[in-house]
Amino acid sequence: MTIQTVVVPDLGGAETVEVIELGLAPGDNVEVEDSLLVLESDKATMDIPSPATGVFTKYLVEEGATVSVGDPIAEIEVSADALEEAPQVEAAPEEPVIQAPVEEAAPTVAASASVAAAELMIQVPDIGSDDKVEVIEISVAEGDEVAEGDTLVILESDKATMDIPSTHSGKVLKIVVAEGDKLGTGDDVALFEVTAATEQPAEVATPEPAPQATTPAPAPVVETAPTAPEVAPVAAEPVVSSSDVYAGPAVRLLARELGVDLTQVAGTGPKGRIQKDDVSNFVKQVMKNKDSAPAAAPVTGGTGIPAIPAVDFSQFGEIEEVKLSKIQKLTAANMQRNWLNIPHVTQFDDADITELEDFRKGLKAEGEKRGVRVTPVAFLIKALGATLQANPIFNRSMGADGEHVVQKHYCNIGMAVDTPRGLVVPVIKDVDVKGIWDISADIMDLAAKARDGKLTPAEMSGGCFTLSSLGAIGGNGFTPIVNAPEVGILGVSKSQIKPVWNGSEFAPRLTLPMALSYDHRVINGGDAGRFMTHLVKLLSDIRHLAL
Ligand code: CAO
Repeated sequence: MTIQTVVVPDLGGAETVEVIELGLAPGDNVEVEDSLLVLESDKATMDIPSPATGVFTKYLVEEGATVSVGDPIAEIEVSADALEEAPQVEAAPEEPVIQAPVEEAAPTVAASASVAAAELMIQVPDIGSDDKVEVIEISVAEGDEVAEGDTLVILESDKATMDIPSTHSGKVLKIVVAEGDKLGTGDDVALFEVTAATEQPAEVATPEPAPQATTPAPAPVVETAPTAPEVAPVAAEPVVSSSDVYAGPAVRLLARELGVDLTQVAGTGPKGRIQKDDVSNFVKQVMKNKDSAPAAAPVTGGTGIPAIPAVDFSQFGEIEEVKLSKIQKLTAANMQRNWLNIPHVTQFDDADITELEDFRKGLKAEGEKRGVRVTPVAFLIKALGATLQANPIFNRSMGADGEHVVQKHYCNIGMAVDTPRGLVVPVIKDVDVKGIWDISADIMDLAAKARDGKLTPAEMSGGCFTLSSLGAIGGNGFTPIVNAPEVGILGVSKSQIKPVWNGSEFAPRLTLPMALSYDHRVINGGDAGRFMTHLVKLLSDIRHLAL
């Protein structure tokens, strides 16, 4: 075994570069050309490949260090066999894999073109190799208006990926290549109708470095092969390929092997560069989602959250597809939006509603006369209105610009109603000025309309806070999702007789379990504690409602 020191190779012009990624751990096996680490100048990103097969032992630099040509950067332990097979291990890896987004012309790779009147055939520039390279993507379509520098096609060998940019602005008349074709220097790519003033005489690609053009032609964005270290790293945006992803060749290769679409992967490296770990974590997440959530989720909201893969359930048994109602689809979208946008906290407490229930039952006879049924929900809504008045922070909404909140001075409470078509939330208006009879009448009216599908948009608008009561259905508790743009929601479960210590003995008391979810961007835990304590006090002794 021999310890081989890897040094910074020829950087294609850059004097110093930064170490941006150290991806290996001591003891990792490496093959020839596996990426050892990643260097980045202001113009290019380079994977430094292993010069031999062996075992990585250590880095001689830290992430963020600045290094220059010849600096030792890593050590690998190489077997004698490997040394025989790869005598070049003594040398520095001369052939950095360069991922080079483009900013300015690079004469050695400047795309060339032959002009016929206003038509112009764009050709593959000098790619630094005699090999033919596969077209993996065609980035434009016939008829497209293309600006100078826009990517036309992407070529990929086993060692490099190259964006071939347009040398001119104009319209794509004909694409003369197809995905899978193999192209080399000078091969035709696309026929253009040139519109730009940058048109220049034909300059057919030659294997020699092209002279500096008067109007610099954009160079291909190149993740160069090790065989072309002289390719000038030309760069600007940290964006490379077809899919506007910023990733080095090794990462792209890994993604292709795993069938990962890099556009779906969030990069955690500098400037958002996608690293190998990002690809692995993406795969793990997809697998986890597949295991835990078999249903497809069509709405992912552009948050970068990986989509839940679709599953063919028929492979496990008989199935049928049931159409979602409009309300169910809207609810699904709203719930997901609210869940993803709002940092939720849920706080729990019980209210002693023994006396409240005694009082409510005492109203039954009068209720029958009035044609009104009074349920616990009416008291909850009345108490919530009063609690909202006493804790106005819960009667706010986050301003759309994130710079302000809106304080509301009206007091409307939304009430979740379970209907065969789905969940709807009619709003009981001005509960602060209504009594229990009026609120009960509103509940009956709106709940009936909700179940009959007769609510008007106005009857479902203007809520300040929502009540979701599952008391008639059952359960000890649940964590409701805030109904944005409101900032709070109360979830109420089934009341139960519980033994409560009254100072001298346990007494049977009817207790109501409640859960308060709130938007932690607007509400703090202290605010929520005060809100809940106030509400519990009102429900436990409804005489306070009259104060
Ligand atoms: N504990 C014990 N019993 C309760 C109770 C509670 N917390 N809340 C209500 N009850 C009782 C009522 O007293 C009534 O019994 P009585 O007739 O003997 O008095 C019975 O349950 C039925 O009440 P109700 O549901 O008909 O009327 P309501 O005013 O309590 O509720 C409404 C109205 C619209 C809130 C309710 O019908 C409803 O749809 N709830 C579901 C809300 C929901 O789905 N939330 C989840 C949203 S998130 O998915």
